[in-house]
Amino acid sequence: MVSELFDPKAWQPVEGFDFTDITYHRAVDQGTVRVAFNRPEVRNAFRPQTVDELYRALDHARQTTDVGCVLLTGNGPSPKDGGWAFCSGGDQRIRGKDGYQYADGTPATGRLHILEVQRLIRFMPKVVICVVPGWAAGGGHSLHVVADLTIASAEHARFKQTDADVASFDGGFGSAYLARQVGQKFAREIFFLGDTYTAADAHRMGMVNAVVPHEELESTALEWARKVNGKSPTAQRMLKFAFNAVDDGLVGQQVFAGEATRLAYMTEEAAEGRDSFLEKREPDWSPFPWHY
Ligand code: S0N
Repeated sequence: MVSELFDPKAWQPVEGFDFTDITYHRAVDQGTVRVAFNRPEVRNAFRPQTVDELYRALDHARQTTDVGCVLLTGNGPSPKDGGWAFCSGGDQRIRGKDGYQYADGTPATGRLHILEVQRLIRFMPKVVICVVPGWAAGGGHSLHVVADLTIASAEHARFKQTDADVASFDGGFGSAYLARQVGQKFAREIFFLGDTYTAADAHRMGMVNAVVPHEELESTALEWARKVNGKSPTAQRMLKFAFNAVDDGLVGQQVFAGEATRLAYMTEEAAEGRDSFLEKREPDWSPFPWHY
């Protein structure tokens, strides 16, 4: 069983991967994938291998041109105690002096590569919906913050920023972008106090889009994904990057401009620029007005 909330009729495994720490499925009837942490016995904490697998699955989704929406969730419940989790952040059992250790003894690289996953979620031209069936804590909390949308289980979702409890701190999207969502006072409270918040609290603060009955969590997420996929891929992509740009500085401008260049390349004007060069002649811009 993948997860108690998983509907096997709605999904098929994505072929070609041999993941242990996550599961990766594609919806049978729409361009949506489901990527799920699969370590429920440790509240879906991530170790380096988990992060590697997550990155590969998300990057595969990014490059799959008939996929428009990614659901990021956690399988459960825990076989040990029945507890539910989206993700409880970095696996503290294998945290060394300079980062998290691989299970086979390969030393930690010293780099925080969960941040690469955050950037992939932020910059992939698809809508990423975080589906929270239980705890979102520490680095797991930050992943929900960076996702485009969050849907939470009314009964079991809990939000808690434990970073400062374990002497770790996400000074990027996890905190600064959180403040964009809930405001400075609530963001500082979430980090400085490290309290536990219910789905209803998180919705009131503005970091959760919808609170739904636990049993309906994944079906609601699929419904939302269907709506996302029912709209223009170009419009959705441009909107995501427009929302990002204001907070992403020159990189935000670069990403947005890259999409604008892609659109411009599709015009006859761009073809004229290319062709005139290849044909070693002056370009003829006369058919192309200076629009107002
Ligand atoms: C999630 C919590 C609140 C759930 O509490 P609950 O329901 O009482 O369950 P527990 O009994 O505590 O847990 C059940 C079993 O799961 C194990 N477990 C839970 N979380 C982890 C974890 N993160 N690592 C390892 N094991 C975990 C428990 O030990 C227990 O196991 P057993 O049954 O064997 O006793 C609660 O569990 C909790 O507070 N968890 C820890 C949350 C936490 O502090 N996470 C780390 C926070 N930091 C990061 O995530 C940093 C991430 C990162 O890489 C990063 C990102 C950005 C910038 C920097 C960094 C960086 O590298 O530091």
